[in-house]
Amino acid sequence: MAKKKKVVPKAHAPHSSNGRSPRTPLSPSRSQRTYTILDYRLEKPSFAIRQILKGDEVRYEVTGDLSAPVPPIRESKYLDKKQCLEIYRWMLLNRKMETATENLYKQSKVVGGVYFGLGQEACSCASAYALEKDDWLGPMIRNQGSLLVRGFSARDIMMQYMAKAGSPTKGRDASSHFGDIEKRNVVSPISTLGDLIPVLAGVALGARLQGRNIAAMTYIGDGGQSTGVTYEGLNFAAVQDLGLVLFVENNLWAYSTPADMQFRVKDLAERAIAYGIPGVIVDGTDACQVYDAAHEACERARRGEGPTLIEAKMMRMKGHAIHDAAEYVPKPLFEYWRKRDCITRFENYLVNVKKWLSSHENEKLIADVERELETDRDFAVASPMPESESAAGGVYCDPSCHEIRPKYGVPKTSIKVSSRPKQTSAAVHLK
Ligand SMILES: Cc1ncc(C[n+]2csc(CCOP(=O)(O)OP(=O)(O)O)c2C)c(N)n1
Ligand SMILES: [Mg+2]
Repeated sequence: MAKKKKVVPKAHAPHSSNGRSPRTPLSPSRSQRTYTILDYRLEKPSFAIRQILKGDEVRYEVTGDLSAPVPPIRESKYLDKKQCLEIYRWMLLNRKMETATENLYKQSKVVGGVYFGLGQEACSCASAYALEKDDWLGPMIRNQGSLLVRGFSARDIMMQYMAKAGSPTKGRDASSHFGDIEKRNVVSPISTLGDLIPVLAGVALGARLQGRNIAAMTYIGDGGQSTGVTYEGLNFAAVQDLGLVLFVENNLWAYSTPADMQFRVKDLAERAIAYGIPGVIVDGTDACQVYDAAHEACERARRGEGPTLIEAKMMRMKGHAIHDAAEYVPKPLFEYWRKRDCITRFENYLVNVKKWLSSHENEKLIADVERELETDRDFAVASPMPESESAAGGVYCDPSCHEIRPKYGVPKTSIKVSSRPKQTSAAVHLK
């Protein structure tokens, strides 16, 4: 059983993981309520990032314990050997594909910018791995690993970045904005931060109207969660018991704004309390923790019990995008998180702790992923750019390319309005 962390409006809150004490201490009273946030972590980092202003110069400084030993991987309650090896393979492919894309960018073969999920591969891959065929995914820019798990190939993604005719958007968009609502149940990323949340809540509502409860997973960053639409979407999912699984990817930075200047709560999972839904904290660099929390949230979603907010704590190991050298990030912070690299730790777990892979098998697996990647990269590079006459075609699909019809069943015509006291006629509650 994972340890449960009690969240109380504290009179004497300890130093937060973002290094803060509450601004206004509250006096303890006998009527205090307690709330529970499940915390799967085996390590609770304790440091703060402070802004230092010297004249016109702005820089950030990190204080706290950066010398703590690297924690072990937490044993999964659900994953077996085969599944762990599959997740490990996706993580390797995710990283190698991004390195290859970075090189393509440096060779001027990419149209536009490139965004990376370096250090976040466990979060992307292990979360999407918990989805079943009928579930839905709404990835953000750091979640290229989720796209791989959901059935896009490295070839698709690299062709998309190079705006090739054979890319998912046929060269009509050159960034992460692509999905597949027909076969893979993937909603295209929406750049406006938070907007995927109500969309995925709507997908879950649509499935419910067709008689099915599904899991609809999406992601938001530590910066993006500050938006109003995050509140609106998650609150709607909460009151309607929709199967939204929201990963809050707390990677400590939003562009150059550190998490310490973004929110006042100790942990973003605490936000769940205000929505009246379960909140969970995981170490986002531990694939087993990410999977277990995602699996439990998806199961809850499929039982029709409503949304879950999962805060995954990790670090954005590159700048915001390829144009950003992340000079503003204090170097010791990179060193701290580099030691916690999600792939190195999972590799050590599989090879040395579980002994599920011999060194030789590991080398073979890595070589195999590299081979797959190189084949895909060469194909993508050699494939043609679109013909200019095709520019006016649809970006996501053409009007006649597929019929849009209900996926799960005929929508119910008679609806039962829940007898919950606060609901109005607009709050349709189908179970
Ligand atoms: C509503 C909105 N405001 C601002 C932006 C510009 N913007 C794009 S990414 C970004 C930072 C996002 O940080 P975070 O949510 O922490 O995600 P991360 O990049 O760390 O994964 C900002 C401010 C936007 N796309 N949408
Ligand atoms: Mg962030």
